[in-house]
Amino acid sequence: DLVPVRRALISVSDKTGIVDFACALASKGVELVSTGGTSAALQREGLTVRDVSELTGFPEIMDGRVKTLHPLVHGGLLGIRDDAEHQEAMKQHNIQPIDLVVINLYPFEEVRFGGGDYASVVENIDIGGPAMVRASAKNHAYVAIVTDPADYARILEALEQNNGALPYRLRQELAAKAFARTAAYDAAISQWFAETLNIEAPEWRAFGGRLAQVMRYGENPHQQAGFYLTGERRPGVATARQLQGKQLSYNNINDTDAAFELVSEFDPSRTAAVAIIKHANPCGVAEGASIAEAYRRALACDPVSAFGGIVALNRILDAEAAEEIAKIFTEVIIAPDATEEAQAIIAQKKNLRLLLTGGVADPRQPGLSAKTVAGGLLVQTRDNGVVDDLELKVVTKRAPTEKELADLKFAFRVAKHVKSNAIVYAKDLATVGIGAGQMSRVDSARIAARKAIDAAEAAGLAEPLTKGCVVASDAFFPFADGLLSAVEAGATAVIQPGGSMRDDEVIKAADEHGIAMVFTGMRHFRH
Ligand code: 93A
Repeated sequence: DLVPVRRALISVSDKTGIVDFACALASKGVELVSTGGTSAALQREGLTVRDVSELTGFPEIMDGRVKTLHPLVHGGLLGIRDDAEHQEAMKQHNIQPIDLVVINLYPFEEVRFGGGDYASVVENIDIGGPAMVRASAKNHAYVAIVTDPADYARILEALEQNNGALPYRLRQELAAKAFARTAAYDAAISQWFAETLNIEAPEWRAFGGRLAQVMRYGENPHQQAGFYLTGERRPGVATARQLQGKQLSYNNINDTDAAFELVSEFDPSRTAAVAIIKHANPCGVAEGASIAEAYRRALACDPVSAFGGIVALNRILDAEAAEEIAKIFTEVIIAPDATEEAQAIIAQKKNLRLLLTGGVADPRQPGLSAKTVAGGLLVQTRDNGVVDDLELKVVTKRAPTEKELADLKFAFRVAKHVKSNAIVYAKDLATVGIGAGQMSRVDSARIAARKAIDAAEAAGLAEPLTKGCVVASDAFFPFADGLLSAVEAGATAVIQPGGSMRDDEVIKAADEHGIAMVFTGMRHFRH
């Protein structure tokens, strides 16, 4: 079970922590073998290191393209230690066993995403590294393969505990990690080709992924989680620059994405808009003459839920808005940019994360979304339907007024980003009540109305903000009851996809109450 570590081969591009690790190994009597650059780095620190070229009796050639691809290396990695024939071959060819292999690969992903030119991206495709990683991982019965500097401490600890040897279970786990690494590495290479050649390979682009961050935990503390980048060029949470605050959590990333995708529905050249998100649902969205005004109006929709929320902006964060947002506990702000003054204000809130995206996302951009089910992966194209592109059909006797129409479009834009069943009440280009995620549409309508009453009470208003509002529904009303509930709350106009068997009944109910209703012909389920 335990394999004593006598000889280690070290070949790393990312030299983080390698000197300390190698020193510790040397102090345990481990012989160090290393490739050119790594060897030089270790020798500079006074360590005794044997060059691979000395071990193979063959120089590193072709700018290092061939340095470890040699039977004396691979024989030492792959030889079965208790197989008589293997042992005979090792003896005959003077192959020395290697027990510990420490490798990280040429930084292909960094060069690729760092905008390297074609030739340098290709040059950073590591061949010898993955070959050794795979050989060592295959032979984990005798060899330990370390591909992540984060594991150095764990290895030393295990060596300490086991008198200079490493246990089988650890070697197995390291092998699993090693193959995950080479698989992701090759996926990144094929993604780059697909993108460079404009080959339609969306499943690679979207789900190959490059591990960018290991989270402390997932949606709950007992779940593990990682954040994978697909390489898609889209302003948003994955590509944003984080200016301050601790690492984002799994839920933070999910909510921040929901927030920024929603606010990106509002063209910044037309209007300022702010969305506040809790548990991936908006609890307030508003347009405004300025970002600060839009924020105040978004906050007014549901100030209780906004506590600890995520705030997304479609325009630059300025000082006035920064002051406003900093007043209440907020987890994350995501914006295209921030003025220096605004950054200085936010800097005083050490825990508040500020993410800058460089622009808003294009809501019409095609792309994929995915969700796992037991034993499978559901993949669909992104919901990139935009209300401005739809032909709105007035189905009632009364047509909406110009003001109602603006509010209807606003509400439908928001409803697209609310979990189904979604009901959104809006007035003057601000949400006044949002009902999300209910199993019945009429419940969503009631909850939205209830929230509007609460907000009015909190603000000391005589009547709920839903009086004279409009309502959007993400899918058709199957019965008139949902619509009637909205009318009762004070809605005067309705936007919904239409298409129910009972559309006539719903239209009749609307006409009876003097309600204006438009059909979009497009549904926005979101689960
Ligand atoms: O160019 S390679 O594909 N050919 C090789 O034979 C080879 N052996 C190790 N790349 C190779 N490596 C890689 O070199 C390792 O994976 C590591 O990333 C890097 C370390 O080189 P140096 O020690 O010279 O900095």
